Amino acid sequence: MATTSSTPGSTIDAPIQIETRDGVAVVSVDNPPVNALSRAVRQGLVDAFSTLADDATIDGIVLAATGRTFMAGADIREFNTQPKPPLLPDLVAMIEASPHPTAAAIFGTALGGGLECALACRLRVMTDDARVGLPEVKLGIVPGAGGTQRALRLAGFEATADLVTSGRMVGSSEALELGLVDQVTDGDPVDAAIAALKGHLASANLPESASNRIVSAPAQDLVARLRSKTAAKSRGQIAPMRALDLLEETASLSFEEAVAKDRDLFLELREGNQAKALRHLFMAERTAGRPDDLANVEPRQIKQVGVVGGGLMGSGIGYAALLSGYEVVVVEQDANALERTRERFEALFEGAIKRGRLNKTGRDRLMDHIVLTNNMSDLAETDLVIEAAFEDMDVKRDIFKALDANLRPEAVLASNTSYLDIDMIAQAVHDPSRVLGLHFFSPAHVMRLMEIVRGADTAPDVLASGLAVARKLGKIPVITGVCDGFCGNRILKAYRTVAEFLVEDGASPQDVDAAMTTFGFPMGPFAVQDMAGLEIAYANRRRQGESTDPAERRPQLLERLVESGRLGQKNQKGWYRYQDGERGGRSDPETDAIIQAAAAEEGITRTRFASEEIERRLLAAMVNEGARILQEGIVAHPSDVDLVMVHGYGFPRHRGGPMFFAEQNGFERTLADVAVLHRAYGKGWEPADWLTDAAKNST
Ligand code: 3H9
Repeated sequence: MATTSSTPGSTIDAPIQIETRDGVAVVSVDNPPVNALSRAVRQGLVDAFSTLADDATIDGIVLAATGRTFMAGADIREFNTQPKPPLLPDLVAMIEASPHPTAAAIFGTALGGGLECALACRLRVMTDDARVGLPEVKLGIVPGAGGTQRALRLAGFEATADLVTSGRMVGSSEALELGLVDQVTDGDPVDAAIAALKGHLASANLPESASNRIVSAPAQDLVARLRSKTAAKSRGQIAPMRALDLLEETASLSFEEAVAKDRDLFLELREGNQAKALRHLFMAERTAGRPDDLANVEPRQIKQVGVVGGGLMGSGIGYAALLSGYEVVVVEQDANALERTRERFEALFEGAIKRGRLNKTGRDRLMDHIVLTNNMSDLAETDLVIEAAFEDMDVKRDIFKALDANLRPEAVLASNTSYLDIDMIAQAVHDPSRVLGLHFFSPAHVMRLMEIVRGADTAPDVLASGLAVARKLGKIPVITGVCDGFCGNRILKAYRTVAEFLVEDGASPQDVDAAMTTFGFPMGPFAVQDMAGLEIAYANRRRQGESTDPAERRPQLLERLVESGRLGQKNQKGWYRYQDGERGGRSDPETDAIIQAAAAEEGITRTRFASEEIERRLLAAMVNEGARILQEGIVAHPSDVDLVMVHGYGFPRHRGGPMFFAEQNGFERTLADVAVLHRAYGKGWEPADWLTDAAKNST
């Protein structure tokens, strides 16, 4: 480690500090939480570099940051307005043109504009646990301050195309291998950067600026391969493909010409609908689950988590809790069920080991923190229990009675129910204020969405505890009120109902699925239902059927399929027919016959539907139900509906979620589409007041 001497720090502008260490000026950005390059930071850095340009007493400049991370990029909050000078490209050019040799001292994450600043330095040193990346594509844009072109000259075409089109972050060993950084340190990054700078100066071998390096045009077959990979992955998101086209086009241009083209594309994309949608979600994800009324509420301390039910869901929940550092107790009914739970955990561990996420020592360590048991009394010390048993009110109420008898009175009791009334479940215990819903999505250790269901009696600190647990598990929490299906499954029901009506009325399941995958969903509603198993939806429908108004049109087809033994992928026939070794399903004349018979019995004259009509009706169904959920106060913000649908149901991220999409396209348009649903399907499809008001207010 280098020996350093410090001069007292001086401050040019609030978010920037300069100190001199061992003859090197250290310019540090200090703009919590993530040192985003806001206008004040850009101005401060410009001032610092111009002041230091004339300083003959220093040997070089280290670009650094304070707090938890190096600069994590441009300030996303500024993207909705015209950026004010100094602009990031000008700052980056200034860093590169510095008369003093420069080095970046990276720790935490150097992302987007942050990495662009680092790439403009002559040297880059990063800590071994830091990560770097150009994640702009995740915000629907491309790097706008020369990052692509500098990366291209340091790491080559294929690696840069991968970084820019995927937006993924890379760790220190990969960054070093790719040539994005020059040195990795396990010590203090500033000390290491100063030492590296001085070492290179002493041996007169300071690397050339990235922009001066030669770039060679990519081979055509490489471009073709990357093109098909990118197209398959981006599912309608435009930025990755545009980034690849740009890279190909600019690889044969001068650095200046290439950077100008990058900038043009950045500016064009930044104003586009997809970038706006992705920014909306970025912010919504970070503000979700922070209601004002809980601002000063302390959550209860949760260290040990119990799970009742070790099925697919319960094991996934227990596994997620284990990975996040909780002590876990899983209770199953009998020895056989417990054995199956043990096998599920083993499979989860094996999967993680196979994917390189866990090693055997790590697994053994985790296993020390889990107890699998048949005894409810083993939950006595748990601080939170999540019931993940069969979806049956009586079963759940019995479990909650047993929990009431076995746990400390301050322990939080949660149900993972996806439909049932939390308030009725809560009535089974003496103190319903300790009960809430924690609705995980399957697989529970993978899916990020969690609906946090606030019952009529849920105490504020119980709700706060649910939110704290969700955050610790790395989930996106959305608070919902009590209703059948909460936010997500309620919208799913409306979506699936219209999908089935469309098929009864003349579309094929393929027509509907194709329309939605074209819109950007990874799978259409029928392919999803086949995958999940038709009998689950069937059981739900039967349960809900009792309360459905007989004057409303009810979908018929699911029942008919299940009653003729079609259960989906599990028995190779559902909406589609499946064959061993084939990924997707094929259309099946048997399904067609069932559909046609049902339509004939109902007296329906079937007609074809254009893809756009299918898309509009299905979106209208989702938005109208989302609007009802908002007007009933089940969720607080339209962005809550968006997060639920994007993170739980495959709604394409680059569309921003149903409510954002509807707003972007004009609520009046959706209102008109809902009127079409109402005319076509009758009672129950009236436009929600919330939507009518939103349409009125937006004109
Ligand atoms: C870019 O750089 C474009 C350039 O090429 C060209 C321009 C010309 N801006 O995620 P967290 C806030 S595009 C403003 O919960 P973590 C965030 O809202 C940018 N704010 O923490 C939250 O605020 P609050 C390219 C930002 O530890 C707080 O920081 N860069 C920004 O889980 C903590 O965030 C990116 O896309 C930002 N750029 O993860 C990086 N970033 O506390 C985006 C964060 O008030 N950021 N905030 O709720 C990330 O990926 C993660 O935040 C990071 C930390 C990995 C850094």
